[in-house]
Amino acid sequence: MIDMEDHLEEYIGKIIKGVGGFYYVYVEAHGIYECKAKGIFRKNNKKPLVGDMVKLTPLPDTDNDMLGSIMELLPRKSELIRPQVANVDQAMVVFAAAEPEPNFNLLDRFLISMSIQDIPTIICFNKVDMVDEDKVKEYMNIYENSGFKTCFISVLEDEGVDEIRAYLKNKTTVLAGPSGVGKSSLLNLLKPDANMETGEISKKLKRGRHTTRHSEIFHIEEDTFVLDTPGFSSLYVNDIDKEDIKNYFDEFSEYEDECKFLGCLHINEPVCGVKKALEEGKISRVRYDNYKLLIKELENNRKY
Ligand SMILES: Nc1nc2c(ncn2[C@@H]2O[C@H](COP(=O)(O)OP(=O)(O)OP(=O)(O)O)[C@@H](O)[C@H]2O)c(=O)[nH]1
Ligand SMILES: [Mg+2]
Ligand SMILES: [Zn+2]
Repeated sequence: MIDMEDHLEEYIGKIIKGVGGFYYVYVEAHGIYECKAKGIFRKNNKKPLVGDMVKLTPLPDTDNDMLGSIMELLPRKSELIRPQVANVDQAMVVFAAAEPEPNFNLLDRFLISMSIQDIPTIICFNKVDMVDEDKVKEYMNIYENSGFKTCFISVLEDEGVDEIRAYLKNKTTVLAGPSGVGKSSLLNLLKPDANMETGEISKKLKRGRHTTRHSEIFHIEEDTFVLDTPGFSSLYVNDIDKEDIKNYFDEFSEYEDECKFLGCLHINEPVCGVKKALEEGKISRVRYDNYKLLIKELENNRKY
């Protein structure tokens, strides 16, 4: 018996963008197919994400031979919730040194969330052209001992971007961060023909206007991909016990030996190495306050 289905060609490609129910799938030898995801949703309750590798079959059509249907999602190497993308090797979280002012609480939440998901993260402060050197030093000090790589750049003045290129090389990296910090501007600098739309921040509120609405993946050079994503303004960390949060603050660890109590939360306990280091200025107040806030938040959640 000959089954027609067996004769359909099948290609493997990467979802580079998803808009309005259509997925754009790049197949190396053929180009970009516009696809619907046929039944995948219902079959295993899995929504295709940007970055997913998929099997597709081209659909015969009289005037467009680049239409296809996604038949299967291939296994994911990684999957992020926010931004919702698949198969990235690392994240570069972008904040602005000013306009919008950095929200360190949001940044620390993002860092924890990425660590929980085992995604290495680089911190990037853009728009250093808008602040003086002291400000840059102040921001550097906050993350100095956090265990994260940090870089300070200006897309506007093409400053520090070579360092970024080195970090991105041979990897798939998702750019993430609040609206208006310059993620799409950075992408356009890395890949001039990307033509991502950028948007001025609101003069009154000094906030971004959510210019980018969809995640999209770009090929920068051989084996190097970068994903531009929509900005976000909040992030809730709740899939963690409050006792474990301290493990995501690397700079605490060298002082924990001096804590009197096993499992010290470094908040109200007497004889606490972390609190002592804080008083001596060895641990950043900004980081510690964010830590405390997260603990409080998780404690309040418990009540419900
Ligand atoms: N002064 C200065 N402005 C910059 C720099 N980089 C980007 N901008 C400006 O910041 C504004 C926002 O840039 P976008 O690239 O649209 O920001 P985004 O992070 O993609 O924002 P969303 O897409 O809304 O998430 C634009 O007006 C850019 O021109 C920089 O290095 N310095
Ligand atoms: Mg953008
Ligand atoms: Zn302690």
